[in-house]
Amino acid sequence: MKININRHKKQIAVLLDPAKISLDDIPSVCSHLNNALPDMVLIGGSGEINNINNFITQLKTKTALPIILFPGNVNQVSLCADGILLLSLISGRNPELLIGQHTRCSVALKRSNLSIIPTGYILIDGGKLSSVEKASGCRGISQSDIETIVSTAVAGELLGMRAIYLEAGSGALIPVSDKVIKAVRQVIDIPLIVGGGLRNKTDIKKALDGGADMVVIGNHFEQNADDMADFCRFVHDYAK
Ligand code: 1GP
Repeated sequence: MKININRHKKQIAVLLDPAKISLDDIPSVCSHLNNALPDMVLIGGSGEINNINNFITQLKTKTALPIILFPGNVNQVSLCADGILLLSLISGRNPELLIGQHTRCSVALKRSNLSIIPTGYILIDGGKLSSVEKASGCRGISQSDIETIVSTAVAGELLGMRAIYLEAGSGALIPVSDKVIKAVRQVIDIPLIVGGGLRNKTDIKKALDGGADMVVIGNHFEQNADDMADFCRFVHDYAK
């Protein structure tokens, strides 16, 4: 399965954290996914995830949607998935998350059939200390420091990344602003992914208006799975 983040159509991904979902919950989660039809399902989290292979295998018995890894660390890499956002935390200076963890799965990934999407991962201050900030030891860039955010995104593009992910953090109080998204969109040509704290269609619209190609939503659907179909339809029907 060839997976792409598309620059010519707006996309939405649903993020599932296996640490928060029991295997017994998979049928109900998949019934929401199969009804809503997001463009992809991202799998990952900042905490410990046990038996990711089993989680993905079970998921794949219940949905045909593309399953893409969004790994917090190398232990969350599974060759059972269809693809991977191969994240490099380019806003931080933690060598493990820039290149270290990657060296531990690179050969296996190269030999696999997974679609590999090298992704420049940029942490943005979302108004509270996020779990990825805690786990990485890297603080998000202030939303007012547009110059640093833009220069980081451009550096990612020039290094060969195939997407940039602006991350306000899981459950962010303040999503990435449309001003930040616009500034980045104006200078990069690769797909732009935005996530963290998106809770309603107004938040989604602002991100898409700003120029996001794909929005990622996790937390909101954990409590409000019934919104999934509505939000997916909204993104797919979006016309600026
Ligand atoms: C977190 O960007 C994702 O890594 C999604 O964030 O869970 O707040 O939707 P939420």
